[in-house]
Amino acid sequence: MAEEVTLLDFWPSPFGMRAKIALREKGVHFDLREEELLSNKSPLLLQMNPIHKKIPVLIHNGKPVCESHIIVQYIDETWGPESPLLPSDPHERAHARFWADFVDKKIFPSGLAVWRSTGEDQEVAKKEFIVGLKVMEGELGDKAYFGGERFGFLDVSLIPFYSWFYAIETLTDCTIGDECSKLMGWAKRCMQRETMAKSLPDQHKVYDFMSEVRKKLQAQ
Ligand SMILES: N[C@@H](CCC(=O)N[C@@H](CS)C(=O)NCC(=O)O)C(=O)O
Repeated sequence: MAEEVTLLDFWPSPFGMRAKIALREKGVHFDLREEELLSNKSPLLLQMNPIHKKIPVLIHNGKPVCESHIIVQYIDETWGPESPLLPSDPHERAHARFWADFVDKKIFPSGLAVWRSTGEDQEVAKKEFIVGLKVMEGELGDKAYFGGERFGFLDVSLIPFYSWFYAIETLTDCTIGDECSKLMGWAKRCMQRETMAKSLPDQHKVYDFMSEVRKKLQAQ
């Protein structure tokens, strides 16, 4: 029986990008369904993720998997054992998961705070965001990718935020590139992969989207 793989997505979402990258790294063919998240969530999304009602949702042969890091791990366990994303050593696996959790708990919220805030609050948020990115840079060290020579789980976790950097820098005068040159080198290395070009949206398109939403938020 042919496998049915569907991804419920919303194009600017870094969480959705994680799932797309992982599927493409594993060479899995999938049907991509774009949700109208801001106006009209589909009945399929509400049925498949009734708890959080959020994308991404991976639907594999009718069964849903929710939460982007869980989705990436599911993809890793289900397809392409010859090109694993997570390391085989349990301690190294735990280490990669710890840092992916750090991305969700520190990098994403502080990036969001920079984008949403203004004035003094924004200056504080920028400092926190850069501190978080520098911590990630420390973890990268002199390695090509977070896991070493191979592109892996933590790269999948963090690289989607790169597509937001131009928008954050341009909208808020935050100098990510100057402050975190090593991380930029890593991001450019990741971006040379074909799976990235297909999964990360154009930075200018993200800028237009984030700029529109920001205007609406500020008008409220
Ligand atoms: N922790 C979740 C976060 C997913 C998430 O926040 N998705 C957003 C899009 S970026 C969403 O669906 N938002 C809709 C809503 O909050 O109603 C994950 O890793 O998948």
